[in-house]
Amino acid sequence: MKCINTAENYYDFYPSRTGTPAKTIERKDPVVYQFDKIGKYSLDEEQLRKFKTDGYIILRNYFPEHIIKILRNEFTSLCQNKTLHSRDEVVLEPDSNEVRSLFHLDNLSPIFKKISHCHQLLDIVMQILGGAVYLHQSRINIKPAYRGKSFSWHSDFETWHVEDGIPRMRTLSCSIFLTENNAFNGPLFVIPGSHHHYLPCPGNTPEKHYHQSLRKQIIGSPDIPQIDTILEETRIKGCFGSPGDMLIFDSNVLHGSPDNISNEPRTNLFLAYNSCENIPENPYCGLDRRPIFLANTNTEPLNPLSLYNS
Ligand code: 6CS
Ligand code: FE
Repeated sequence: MKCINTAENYYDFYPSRTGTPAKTIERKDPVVYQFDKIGKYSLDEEQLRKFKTDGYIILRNYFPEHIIKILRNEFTSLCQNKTLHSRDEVVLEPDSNEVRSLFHLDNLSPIFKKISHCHQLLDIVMQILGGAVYLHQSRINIKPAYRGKSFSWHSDFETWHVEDGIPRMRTLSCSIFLTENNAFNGPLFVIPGSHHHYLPCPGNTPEKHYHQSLRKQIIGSPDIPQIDTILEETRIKGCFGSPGDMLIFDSNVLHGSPDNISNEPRTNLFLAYNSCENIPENPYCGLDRRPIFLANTNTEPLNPLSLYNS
C-alpha cells in the first residue's frame, strides 16, 4: 500500500482514489473510544450502544428555542454581510447563485465559536472520541427552498483522510437542526451500520478539488455496486426532526441528501471534531493541504465552556 507521508506512523490504512479498483476495507478503528460518562451531558450506555451499531444518533429537543434563535439570527446577519460573499468560505449552489454552505463559522463569529466549545457538545464528543478534541471543520449547509441541490452518497472520513490527511477514524460530526428537516426539504439520509465498512472511491483527486466538490461532489463518492452491497443488509434512514434536535454521526457513516424542491429552506449547523491523538499531516492524495476554512490547523485541545454564563 502506498504511503506518501513521511512520518513513521503515517501508513495509509484507508487508501482511496488510487486510480485502481479497490475492495471494501473493514473498519480498523473503534467507534466509541470511551463508555464512561465524563460530564453532565455525556451519553448513557444505551445511547452509546446505538451510536456504535448505527453510526449515528438523534437527540430530540437538545437545544432550547432561544439558543436556536440566536444561532439563526447570527447566521442571517453573517449572510447579509456582503464583504463575505467573495470569500472562499461561501460556497454557492451548482446552478444558481444562492448560498449552499458557509464554512469556518467559529472564525467568523464568537457566537458560533462559543457553541462549538460548549459542554452540551464536548461532554459527548470527548466521551465518544476518548479524550481531548479540536474542531476540524464548522459549516452551515443551507438547502434553499425550491433550488437546494443534493449531496451524493459519501463518507466524510474519506474526504478528510484523502484530502486533509486525517489518519484514523476518530472523528465525528454534530449537526444542530436550525429549521425543520422533513421528507420534503432535502433532509440528510444515512445508511445505518455503513460506518463499519470503508468504501475506497474511484478516480484520483484533482488539484484544488474543493472548488468543485463542495458544490457538487463526484470524486469522493463510492461506486454504486459497493453501496448496493451495504444496502443488502440495512435500509436508508431519513434524519427528520425539528429545530433544536441534534444529530451526531460518525465520520465514516455513508450519508447524502436529495434536492429541496419544497417551499421551505433546510438549514443545519455542522461541527466536526477530531481527536487530538489523530492529528493530520500531509494529505494521503499527495496534494497540498486544503485551506484552513475546511481543515483547521489549530489542533489545540478545546476546553468545554458553559453556554449560559457570560
Ligand atoms: O469536503 C468536505 O470537507 C465536506 N464535504 C462534504 C460533502 N461533507 C463534509 C464536508 O463538509
Ligand atoms: Fe458530509
